[in-house]
Amino acid sequence: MEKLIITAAICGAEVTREHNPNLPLTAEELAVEAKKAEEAGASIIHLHVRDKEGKATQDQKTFAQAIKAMEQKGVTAIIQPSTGGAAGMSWQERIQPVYLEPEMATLDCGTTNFGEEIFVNDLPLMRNFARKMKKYGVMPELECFEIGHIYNALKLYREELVAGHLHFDLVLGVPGAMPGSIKNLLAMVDNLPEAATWTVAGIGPQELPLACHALVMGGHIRVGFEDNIFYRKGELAQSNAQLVARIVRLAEEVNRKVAEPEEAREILGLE
Ligand code: KMH
Ligand code: ZN
Repeated sequence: MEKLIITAAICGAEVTREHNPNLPLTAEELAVEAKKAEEAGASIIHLHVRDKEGKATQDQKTFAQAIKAMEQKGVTAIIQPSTGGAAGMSWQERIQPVYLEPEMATLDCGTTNFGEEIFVNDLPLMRNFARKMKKYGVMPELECFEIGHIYNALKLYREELVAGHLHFDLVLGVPGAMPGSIKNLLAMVDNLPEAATWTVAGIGPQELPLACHALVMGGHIRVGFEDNIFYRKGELAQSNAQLVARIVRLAEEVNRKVAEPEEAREILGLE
């Protein structure tokens, strides 16, 4: 089986210090958290950034500061900024980190209910983002919150707006979107093209059971405060690294080797 790529989604756009006081917010905190997550076994850092008040922003300079701080700390993992930002942001705000030419960034593949909000990703927006990612040499991670989104991504592929190796992130358990059941994960995977790779991001209590299934199915795994703030029921996670380290231990138990950042690049077809 392919080596396991672990993504650490270290901050997100919605979680606050009231939810978990260990949430990293500033460039320095994000860099320390990313470094520790990488040392624990993560080879992708999925990145959101916050403004001085701790509110989600897609400001290019704020992303640049966080990425620079990570590089200064010696982070070698793939840094994958979000182009999803937070629900309600304009496309002009969301796209900004792409202008920094990161190796990878998320490309959200369809509109979805997102708790009390609507996270809008219509086809014109997706085409616009895909074109810009192509122009700036950014590999998209195709974020799918339900099965229909997979077909939106494949439409972009047919339109040659997305090319090369396809890597999907199957996000399951967002309130209002596809629930995080094992049956739903199997159905999602069943609808992917054979050559594609995939990561599962289970939200809240679904993070761990879906990760366990991905481990033995040959999928990849995302954990972190963006998706889940608990280590177990009633016990807040101390850090993103703690959540990554548990996946590494589980992988060892089932003889699945964990990918180093360079190996993750190879699996994903990144140069
Ligand atoms: N914060 C969500 C509304 C992404 O990073 O591309 C969108 C999100 C997806 O987090
Ligand atoms: Zn995100």
